[in-house]
This record gives sequence, C-alpha cells and structure tokens, in this order.
Amino acid sequence: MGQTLAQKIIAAHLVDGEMRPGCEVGLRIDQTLTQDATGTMAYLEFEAMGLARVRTELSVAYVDHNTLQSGFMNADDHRYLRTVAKKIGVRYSRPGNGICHQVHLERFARPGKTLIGSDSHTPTAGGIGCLAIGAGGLDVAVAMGGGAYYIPYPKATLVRLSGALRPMVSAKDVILAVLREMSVKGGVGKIVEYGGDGVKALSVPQRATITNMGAELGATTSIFPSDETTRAFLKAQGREADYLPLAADADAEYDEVIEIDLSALEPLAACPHSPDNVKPVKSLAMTKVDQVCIGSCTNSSYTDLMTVAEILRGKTVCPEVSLSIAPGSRQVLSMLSANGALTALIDAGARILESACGPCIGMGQSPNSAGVSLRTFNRNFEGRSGTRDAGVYLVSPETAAASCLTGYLTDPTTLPAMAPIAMPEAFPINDNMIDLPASESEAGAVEVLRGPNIKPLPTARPLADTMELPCLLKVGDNITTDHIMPAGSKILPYRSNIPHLANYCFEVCDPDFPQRALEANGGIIVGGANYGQGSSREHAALVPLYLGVRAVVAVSFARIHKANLVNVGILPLEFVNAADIKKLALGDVLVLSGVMGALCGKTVTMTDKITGAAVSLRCDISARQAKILRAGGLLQYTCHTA
Ligand code: MIC
Ligand code: SF4
Repeated sequence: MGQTLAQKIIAAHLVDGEMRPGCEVGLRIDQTLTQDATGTMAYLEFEAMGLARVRTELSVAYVDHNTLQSGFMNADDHRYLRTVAKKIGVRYSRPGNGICHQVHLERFARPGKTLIGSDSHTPTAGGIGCLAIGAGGLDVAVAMGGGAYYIPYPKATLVRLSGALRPMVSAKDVILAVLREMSVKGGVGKIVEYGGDGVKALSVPQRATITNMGAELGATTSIFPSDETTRAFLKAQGREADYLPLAADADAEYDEVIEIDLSALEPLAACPHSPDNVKPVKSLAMTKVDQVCIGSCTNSSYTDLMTVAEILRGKTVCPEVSLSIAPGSRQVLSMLSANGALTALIDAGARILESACGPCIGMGQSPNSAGVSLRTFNRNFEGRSGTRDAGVYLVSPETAAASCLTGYLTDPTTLPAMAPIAMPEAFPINDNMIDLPASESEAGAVEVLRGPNIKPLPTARPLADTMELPCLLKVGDNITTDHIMPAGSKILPYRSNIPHLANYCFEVCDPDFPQRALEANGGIIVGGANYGQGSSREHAALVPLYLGVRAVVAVSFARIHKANLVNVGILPLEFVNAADIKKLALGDVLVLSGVMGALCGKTVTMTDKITGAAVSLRCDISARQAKILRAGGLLQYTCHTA
C-alpha cells in the first residue's frame, strides 16, 4: 500500500515508536520556531535543562505578539530573547520583522522538513510541504536540545480539491468550508492533507492560509504537496535550492476523504464565537459593521493585501467603520510601500499597524461595546478581542475590504470584476532584521540579560494513589485556552510571571476561580468535550498548576493542551461514560482511587463524597507520558534521563 505525504515525512524522521494507530511516535525535528509570548518560557526551560547550544538544523526566535511596550516588561523580554538566542545558537527575528508564521514561510520553511513551533498556527508552513506542528514550550525546548517530539500516530484525512476558485472567493473560504464540515474538534488526532486537481490552482500563500487555520479543526497539522508552484515560490524568495517535490502515492489510503469543488464555493464567514459557526456572507448581509481588521498569520500575504488595496483604491472607508491593517511581514509592507499600494490603503482611510499579531491577540484595536468586528484572522472566541460583548466574524480579505466600504457585511462577488493579483516573480530579499547567533566559540562571552518580570516556574506535587480533592470549577464543551488563560495587552506582558497571570485564570468563565483555588490548596477541574482547544500556550497548564490543580477530568481534550498538562505534571483524565459529567458539580469533594494504576492504562474510580456517585475515568496517555507524570513533569523527566 502506498503512503500519504505526511506518512512519508514521518517515516523519514521516525526515531521512536511504530507507525500504527494507537501508538505514540517520536520524530526528529529539523527546525523550531518560538514567538515572544511563549518563547521566554521555552528558553527559560531550555536553560533549566542545562543545555548550552541548540542541536536543530535551524531554530528561530520571533518577536511578534508582545509588541505594545507599555511598561518595561515586553522590552525586557525582547532583550532576554535577543541575548539568549545569540548565546544558544538561535536566529532572532526582531520586532517589526513580521509575524512568525508569515516570515518563516517566506524565509525558512522547507518541503519535507519537520518543524515544531511554540504556537498553534505553526502548520502554516504546511502550505509549502513542511510537516509543521504546534507544541507547548517545553516540547520545543526538548526539540531544540535534539530530543524527539512525540505525537499520537495520526489518522489521515484527505481533502480532495477540484475546480478553481471564482473571482473574489478565496483560500479563507476554502478553510471555512472545511471547518463547517468537520467542526472545531473534527480534526483531533488527524493530519489533514490536501490533494486533487484543485491544488495546482492555489498559490503557496493561499495554501498557507488553509493549513494555518487547520489549527482550528484541532488537527495535528495540515499539509499540501510540494509541486511546481512551490518551486516558483521558493525561487521568488531566492531559495530554489530548498525545493523538493513531494506528493502522496497514488494508492495511498486515507481514513476519511472530503470532497470540495472550489468552483462551487461562495464567500463565507465564521460567526461569533466559534470558527466553525460558518454561514454564507450573503445570508448575513444586514449585519452592520463597526470595525474591520485585516492581517494576522492567516491572511496578511502580499497578494492578500494587494487585493485589499485594489478594492479600496480611490474609495473611502465608511465613516462608521474603523479599518486597521497589519501586514504580515516587513517584506510585504516594504513591497506595498514600493509599489504605491500602501498609499492607496492610507488614502482610503486605513489605520496602518506594525507587522505583528496586533488585534488578533488583543494587542490593541479592541472593538466598541457590543461592536461587530470583521477580521481576516483565525479565532473569534468570546472576549479574545479585548471587548467581552463584541461579536467577531472571521472573513476573507475580499469580504473585509468590500464590507468596510459599505458598512455592512458584504459579499465581495457583488463588486465589479477585478483582475487577480499575480504572484511576484521575485520578492525583495532583505534579512537584515534577522540577527544571526554567536558562533560556538564566541557564545561564552554573550551575557544573557534578564528583567525583573521573570519569575520562577511552578513545580508539580507528586501524585498519590488516592487523592481527595474538591471540584474547583465545572465548565462545558469547547473550552479554549483563551478561557483558561486569557491574553490581551494587559495580561500578555506577564507571560514569564506565572503568579501574576494566575489572577486572570478563567476570568471569562468565573472570576472567583483563582482565589477559590488558592484557598483550597489543591483541586480538580471538570470540563466537557475538546477541553483546551485553541492555542499552544503552556501557560494554560502552568497557571492551573500554580493554583493547585492536580487533575483535569474532561469528556475529551485538545491535543496540544493535553500534552501540556502532562508536561507540567497535571493528570488528564477522561470519562469512560461521557454522560457521567452530569453527576459532578462545583464544590463536590471528589476521591480518586487507583491513580497509579491509571497511569498503566487501568480505570480509575472517582467517588463524589457529597452525592455518593461513582464515575469511571481513564488516563489515555503513552508509557512515556506516564513516566513524565511520575517524574513531576517533562523538565524533571528530561533532567533525570539526560
Ligand atoms: C494565539 O493565536 O492564540 C497565540 C497567541 O498565537 C497562541 C500562542 C500564545 O498564546 O502565545 C497560539 O496560537 O498558540
Ligand atoms: Fe499571532 Fe494571531 Fe497568528 Fe496567533 S493567530 S500567531 S496571535 S497572528
């Protein structure tokens, strides 16, 4: 039987485990990336492992999230990242150089390589045929040190594309159609591969938009074949030597196949508050818009922003709409500036932001109260924009541009026809904002500069076979890491200060949770299906650990968050019978018996001392993860086994 594209890359990088369902596989990692909001922690962890230099082919530290410098914290963290990167052998992409995923696609990602990044949208590089996976900071630290990265061996999904997109229908509409079909938990445990005749009609940035938002499916990653289009993109980036043709075998077998006829797609929008709440834009035409934000790692390429510039050229943004645009990289911004498109955007009334994540992570541009914000981004979780009662719609750049002119959600296929923007034959190459690391012989002289915002990491308490703990919180399905550990401009500067972050844990669901947890000095969180979906932030595990959480009992978990819980030493338990969640309530005193057996695959019983109810739970982890939990987390495990 032939292999899928992902299976070929996995086979070429397999260092541990077997490639069959139910097994955990360890992969050799060629490249890593970090961003600043998760990177400080990842490098502190790398240092705590006692390692001197990275052992990957390439590691890059980006600064793109915490760029609003209100107070010393972010600037201190940037300085720490710059100096630690220099010392340990990591390239440093300076603030202003762009969003990690866009810059990595332009300058570093390679077909056939493995990449892990401490950011859930690392699969963006799947657009170029790279096996790119989002991970927690600790996993990235281990990979930087040359250790394998482990994933449950994934199932294979094929999205077979046919036809070609109609004018004004875009790559964003493709992934929104996939989200409508599969839902935010439909991709858990799967790698989504794109194939079929329709692939050739999509450029690399369009493919990257699709693989980027595969994160919202919960998928391990998403990937496109590497073909002549890939070669042309790499050549235009001055990197033709990085080209490697790659495709699935013709007789490869997939666990699931989804057919999408690109020619039949129409503009779509993900309505508040979930990326899979997808409706046709034309069905939302009466929705009045207060704000439009264009950018993010999903939709901020040169062609995306040129399309927006052409739609806005010579027009004025509706007076009731605030339009902001953050180009994905300095390369994009400088091209728009050189060809005059930037002037068209400015003249139309756009507020130009620096090349960074910006509004996507609540770093400014929060909408007005109860405002409607159209965003070309990838997440519209409640409160993520910084305005709790705002409604965020995720749309394509074409829909965003059409709507900011009318003031209402507008189907861009109703606009006059426009020639599509051609991919440049050569991008201007200037890597002067990417600092090279010191050589091995010079590294000793580099001083790592740390600010007072860096606080010690919390450590796990040892697990006991029987544990009596209160239920500190009970939440429903699809809880995101933005619920568990919110971001935004006020909180993000404290990403290396866990005690401070703890004050905001579960703020959106229950503001009293942190105090209650600290007073209880130990407890359990009960959650529904797909608990921990969304970002890779390990803070969503480290902060509950600091607050005394010993176990999370859920109907099911999102992949990265479950790995993060294990990595910090929190027990992830799943209901054997999902309906049993109804038997538990906030404040119940829960007795877990047989915890040690659960680590070896046995069922654990949890008895509610108040109601007398007993529920069966299992701990669905690998033998390696059981050792990590016994050691008190991945840091301790790595230090003891190294
Ligand atoms: C996000 O989009 O939620 C983030 C901010 O990029 C996160 C990482 C983080 O929380 O720092 C992600 O997607 O992993
Ligand atoms: Fe940045 Fe938003 Fe992309 Fe996360 S999703 S990396 S915050 S642009």
